[in-house]
Amino acid sequence: MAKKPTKQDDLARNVTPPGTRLTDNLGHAISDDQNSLTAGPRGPTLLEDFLLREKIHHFDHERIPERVVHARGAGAHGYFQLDTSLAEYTRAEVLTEVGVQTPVFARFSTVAGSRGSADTARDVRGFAVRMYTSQGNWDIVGNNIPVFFIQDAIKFPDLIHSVKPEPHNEIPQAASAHDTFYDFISLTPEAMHMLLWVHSDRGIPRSFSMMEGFGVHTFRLVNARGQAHFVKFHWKPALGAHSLVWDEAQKIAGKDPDFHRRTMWETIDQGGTLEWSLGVQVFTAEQAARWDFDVLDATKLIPEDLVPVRRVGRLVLNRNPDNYFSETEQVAFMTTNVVPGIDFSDDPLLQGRNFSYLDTQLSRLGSPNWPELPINRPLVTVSNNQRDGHMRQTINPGRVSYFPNTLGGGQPAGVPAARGGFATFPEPVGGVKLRARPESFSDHYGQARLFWNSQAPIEKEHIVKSLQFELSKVDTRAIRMRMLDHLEQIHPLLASQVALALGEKARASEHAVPGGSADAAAETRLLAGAIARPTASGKLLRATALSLESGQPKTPKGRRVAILAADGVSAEHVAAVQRALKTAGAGADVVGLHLGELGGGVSATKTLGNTDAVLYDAVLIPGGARSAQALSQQGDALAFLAEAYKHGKPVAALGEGVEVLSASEIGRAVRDTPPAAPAASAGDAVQHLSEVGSARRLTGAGSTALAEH
Ligand code: HDD
Repeated sequence: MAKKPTKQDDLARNVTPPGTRLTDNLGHAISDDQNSLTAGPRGPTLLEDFLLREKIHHFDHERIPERVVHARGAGAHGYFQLDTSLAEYTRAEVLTEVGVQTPVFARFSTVAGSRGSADTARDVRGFAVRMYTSQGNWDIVGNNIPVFFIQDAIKFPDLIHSVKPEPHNEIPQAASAHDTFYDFISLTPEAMHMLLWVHSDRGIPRSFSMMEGFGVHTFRLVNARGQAHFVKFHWKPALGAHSLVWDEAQKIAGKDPDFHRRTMWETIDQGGTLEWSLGVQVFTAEQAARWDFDVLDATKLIPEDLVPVRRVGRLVLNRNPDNYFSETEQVAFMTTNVVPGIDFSDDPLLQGRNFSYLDTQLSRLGSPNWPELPINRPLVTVSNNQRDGHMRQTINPGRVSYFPNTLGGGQPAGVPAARGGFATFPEPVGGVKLRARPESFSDHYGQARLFWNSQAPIEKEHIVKSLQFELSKVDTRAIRMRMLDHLEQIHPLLASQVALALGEKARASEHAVPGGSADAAAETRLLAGAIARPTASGKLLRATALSLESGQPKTPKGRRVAILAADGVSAEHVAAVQRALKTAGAGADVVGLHLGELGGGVSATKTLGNTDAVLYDAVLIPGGARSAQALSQQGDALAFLAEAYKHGKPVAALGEGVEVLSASEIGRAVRDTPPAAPAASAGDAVQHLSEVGSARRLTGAGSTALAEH
């Protein structure tokens, strides 16, 4: 069987290895591109200097407009492999050919910030996956949140104008905590469901590989017999979905604004992979008609309790791009990139997106020939009568560029659906022309309440604190009050908790628990009452899979540990810990007082001065009397431990390392309550890492293991 073309081979056609001979852009060998051509050594530069002009001309035009949304992102190559055929539902080869590896390029992004903003801003994350299938490109241009702020694409410019930095002073960058956003949101009740997701721990993921992805819209699958089913697409991360805590996210934005892209880059660079399962929720129009929400409304999800997610294949990212601009920046995802067997629904948000993604590429990439760019061109042959335009790369021979024709042998001719051509699903439609929202889109609070009800107490606390943070930064009191009214509609307890930080009384303020999380008794009362009526939620009061606290895989894999060490550290301990971490799939840095040799062959790769506790998931202090003593007297080392502890991270020590813990704030905190089960070895200490949950506490006791080696 002929080898399937890979995207890597295809991209390689355009990869130019660095030459040894300096040339200009047209291949002329050049003797000197460091000195302009001047009249005498101190004289004026001559117009004749074509080299100066070429070099500066190219530089002057190096920038293209950043994406109007999702400007900051990072991408990687890989493949998708199907395990279970969906032939019953679709004729798309990528979803029916089991075992075939389809090349993939994926890009993850934040939405609001500009290209140079920080990775860990509280925001939705873009999750765009391009599959270079045997039938052309298929893009799932999704997010890490399964619902959207608005129901109709015509509101998208308003939404984005409100969240972007305010136009008079271009403040704030990459943040929704400002008046214009909440002015718009407080007048847009349909946004409440997604707003809660953004304020939950989902808004600050730990890494790209620890986020779920969602196609958001209802799409259609059409099988070889022409029968249609509805479908929602999901990406389920192999490492489980996990998050940062807000204080940590803000600090990382300063300490390492590239935190997420660096983690992905380094994982792949060191031979690792990022992996997800492709999940589908397939359902019929008849099923959809029975639910109390509309599957064409992108502010609603389909609870997995109603339609379980079937995992049908695996996405693996395993190769970094060769060039950020040519690949990650120039990739042009489009919701309209579908293949025969996959079709759209009438979701008005999706219908609008289908216009926007094509349109935006022209202003971003500058020419209608952008599909010829290496990262965008499909692996199948492109053949049509479209010609010319700026920067045309393809050379079309012959004199025929029209259809019908006889001079070109009647080619290229349309391919009937029966032989693999794309044909739109012939859904019967009708009705009067109007601008109106359907009645079935009108419940804006039911699923927001379902989401709130489904969160664990610590997750609710995080949502409350996040809303307190953002709304307290809104200057206009009337906007804050409108927001409290909406929160009240979702759940009185939520409103009253948020109101506390705003110095306001929400209507149900009698339920408020000062400074605390949800009060169980009050919550039970409220859940039982009319407030908890299960509207737009498939009659569910709670739904599984909405909380990150339940059902997510927990593993040390993909985590990063700081091994705090100074001169004289126990090399044996360091080696044992490094071995155990490697076996567990976790990364480690030896963080010293200085770089390089610490004795016994241990080498520090980071210093207390150039890294920070917020960049790690756990801290481990090996033994070694001299090292422990030096660290115990180092304010930076003690602050490092205190910070990790504050963020609820596992902190473990071996041998004399325990002395450092005792000297730190942790020592004081745990003096009276020693850990229930001290770790017995490096392996146990590492095992302790899997305790890192997604909903760590911001304050209060972190988790500590004291280990004797
Ligand atoms: Fe969008 C980019 C995801 C609604 C218009 N969008 C963009 C990207 C992602 C999403 C992941 C970045 C792709 C990349 O990495 O290059 N967008 C979504 C999701 C939505 C959504 C999941 C709702 C379910 N978007 C949406 C609407 C519109 C747009 C309603 C316009 C009517 N989106 C765009 C855009 C962008 C874009 C302006 C900017 C750059 C680009 O397309 O290529 O066209």
